[in-house]
Amino acid sequence: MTKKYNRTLVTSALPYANGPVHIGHLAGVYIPADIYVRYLRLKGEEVIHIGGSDEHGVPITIRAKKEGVTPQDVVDKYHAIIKKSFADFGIAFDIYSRTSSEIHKETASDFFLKLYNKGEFEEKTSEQYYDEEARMFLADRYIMGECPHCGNPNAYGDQCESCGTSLSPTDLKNPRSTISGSTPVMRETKHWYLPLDKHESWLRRWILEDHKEWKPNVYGQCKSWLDMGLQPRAVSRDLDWGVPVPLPDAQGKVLYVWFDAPIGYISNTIELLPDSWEKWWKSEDTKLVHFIGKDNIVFHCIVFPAMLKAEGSFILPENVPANEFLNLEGDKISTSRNWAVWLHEYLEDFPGQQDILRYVLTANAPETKDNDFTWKDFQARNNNELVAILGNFINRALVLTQKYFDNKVPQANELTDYDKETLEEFADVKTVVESYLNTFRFRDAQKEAMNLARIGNKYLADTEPWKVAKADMARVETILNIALQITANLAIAFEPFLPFSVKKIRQFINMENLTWDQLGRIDLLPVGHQLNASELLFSKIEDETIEKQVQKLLDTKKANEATEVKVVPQKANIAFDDFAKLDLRVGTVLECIKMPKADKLLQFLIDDGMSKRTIISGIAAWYKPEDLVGKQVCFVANLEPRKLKGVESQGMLLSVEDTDGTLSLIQPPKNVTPGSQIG
Ligand code: B3M
Ligand code: ZN
Repeated sequence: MTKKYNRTLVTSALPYANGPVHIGHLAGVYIPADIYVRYLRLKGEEVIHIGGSDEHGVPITIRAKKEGVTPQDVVDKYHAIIKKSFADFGIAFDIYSRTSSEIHKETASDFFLKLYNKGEFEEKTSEQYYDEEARMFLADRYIMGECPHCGNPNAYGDQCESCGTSLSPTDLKNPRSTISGSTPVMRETKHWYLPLDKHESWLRRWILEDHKEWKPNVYGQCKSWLDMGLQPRAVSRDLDWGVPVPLPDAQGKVLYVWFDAPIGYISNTIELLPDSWEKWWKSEDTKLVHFIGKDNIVFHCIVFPAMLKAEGSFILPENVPANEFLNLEGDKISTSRNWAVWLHEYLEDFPGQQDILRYVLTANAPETKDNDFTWKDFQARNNNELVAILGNFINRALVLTQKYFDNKVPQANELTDYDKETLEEFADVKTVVESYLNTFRFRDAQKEAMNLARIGNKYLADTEPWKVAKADMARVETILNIALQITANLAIAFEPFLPFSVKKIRQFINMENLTWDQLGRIDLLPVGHQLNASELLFSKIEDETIEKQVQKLLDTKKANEATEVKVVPQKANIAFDDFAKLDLRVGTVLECIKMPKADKLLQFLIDDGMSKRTIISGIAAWYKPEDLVGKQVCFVANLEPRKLKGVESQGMLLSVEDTDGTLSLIQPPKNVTPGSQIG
C-alpha cells in the first residue's frame, strides 16, 4: 500500500562545522538530495530542502582547544565556508542555517522538556571519568590510554585507531586526560536517558515490516541494530558547549549533540516558515526523507524516530536513502590527513566547472557500496561523455541551425523510418528516469539522461545534415527539428543533475520554462522559434591538468609520511657485562658557555663529585647556556677523552633525540649528590 503524499520534506545531514566540505560529502549526501529536490520542483510538487551546520559536539571543542580559539569562533568560520561551498555547487537548500542559533536552542530545549514532562526519559546516575585538575567530566574523546586489545598506548576513550575496536573509557588501561594529562578519577554524574529498549517493538515493526523497500544497506544496518537489542541512550553530556539541559539541577550539562542535531531540521524549518512549519512536520500527507551518509543510519532510523514518537505530534521519515562512502584514489578520505578534494580548492582549480564534478560524483555515487574517485576517471568522464556526447550533440544541433536557418527552429517534414525509430527510442525516457529517481537510483537516472544525448548524437552522426544540405534542404529541416527537440528534452532531463549547464542550454534555446511533464515530447520548440547565440558547454581536460591534481595528492602523501612517527629499530642485544662497563653519573653544571666559532657546541664545567671536568656537547640549538647553570645532567664518565675545537672533552652528556630530531638533556627528576651513579 503506497501512501498518498501532498508534499515532500527533504533534509540533508547537518555537517559538523569543524572543517570544510569535500567530495565525499557531496557524493554521499548533498548531490543526491539536490537531484531529488530539483526533480520534484521541476514536477511542480510542493517540496522544501532543509540544511544547516551541526555546531555542537566534542570534535568542535577539541578543534577550538587545538587552535586556541573558542568553539563559537570555530563554527563561525566553518559554517561560512561550508555554506558558500554548497551554494557554489548549486545545492539548492530552501534554508541553510545552524544549530548555534537562538531558535534552535529554544526548539531543542522545548523538545527535551516536552519529553521530560511526559516522563519519556529515565534519570540515571553513573560513574564517569572526571579530571580533577581541569575540573570537568571527560568526554570519551578527551581520555586516552592503552588499548586492551592491541596495546596501543594512545587509544581514545571511544575507539582505538590502531586496531579499530570501539571502546568505552573504562576499557582503557592507564587512562589519562588529554586536557591536563592527569589521571582521571571516577565521579558520579546524573544524566537523562532515552529508553530505546522500550521503543524496540514498534521500531521493529515499523522498519522491518513496513519499510522493506528501504535500501538494502540501510535496512540491513537497522536490522542488525534491532537484532542486537536496543539499550537506553544518554541524551545529555557533561560539557560546556551545546544546548544547556533546561532543568534547574543541571549545571554544566548540555544536550548530547546527537539529540539536538536532528532537532535542527525542525528548528531550521521553523526559521524558514515560522507560520506554516507544522504542516511540514505534523501532517500525515507530508513525506519526510532524510539524506545521510552510512555512519548516521542508526541516529536517523532508530534514535530520532524514537524521539519523534516519544514527543507524539511529529511524523516519521518515509525513507532514509543513506549512501556508502566515497574513497579517493583508493584511500579513505580523511580530514586530518588532508586526503580529500576540498570543494573550495576544486573551484579554484576548475572555476565554473561545478557540473563536471556533479556529473562524475553521481556517475560514481556510492549508492550500494563504497566507491572510488580517481582523477583519471574524472578526466575520462568529462572528455568521453560530457564533451564527446552531450556537449558535442547540442553544439552541432545549435551551430547547424544557426548556419542553415538563421537560428530559427525549422519545420519537420516527412519523417523517415529512421526518424521514427529515433523518436520512439526516447519516448519512454521519462518513465524510466522517473522510476529511478523515485527509488533514489540517481546513478542510473543520470545514465538514462545521458543515453538521450547519445541517441541524439548518433542521430546527427548517422543522418549527416551537413552533407545532405547540398542536395535536400527539406530533409535538413526535419533532421534539425528533431535534433532541437531532443536538445530541449535534454534541458529537462539534465536539470536535476547539471543545473549550471542546463541554465545555459535553456538560454541557448530561448526556453526558460520547461517542466518535467514535458519530458519525452517532440513539440517543445515551435517552428520559427528564435534561438539565441550559443557556446561550447564543456571542454576537454588535458593530461597536464589531471597530472597536477594527482601530483597534489602525491605531495600530501609524502607530507603525511614525513610526519609519521618513526621509531628507530632496536639494536642487537648486549651482554650485561658490556653494559656494566659503562660508568654513567650525575653531575651539576657549574659553568656553561657557547664555544667560539662553533654554533652547535656548548662547553660545560661539571661538578662530578670528585673534581671538576669539562664536557663539550652539541646541543647549543636547543638550550641557552645560562639556563643550564645549576642544573643537573647525566653523563658518560669513562668515555675516552677527545679534543673538540682544541678543547678536551672529558665525557659525554646524555640526551634524547625526539623523532623530529630535537635534543633534550636527560636530567634526574630530583636533585642528587653529584657523582651519583646511574644504573
Ligand atoms: N553532524 C554527523 C556527520 O556529519 C552529524 C550529522 C548530523 S545530522 C542531524 O557525520
Ligand atoms: Zn587497539
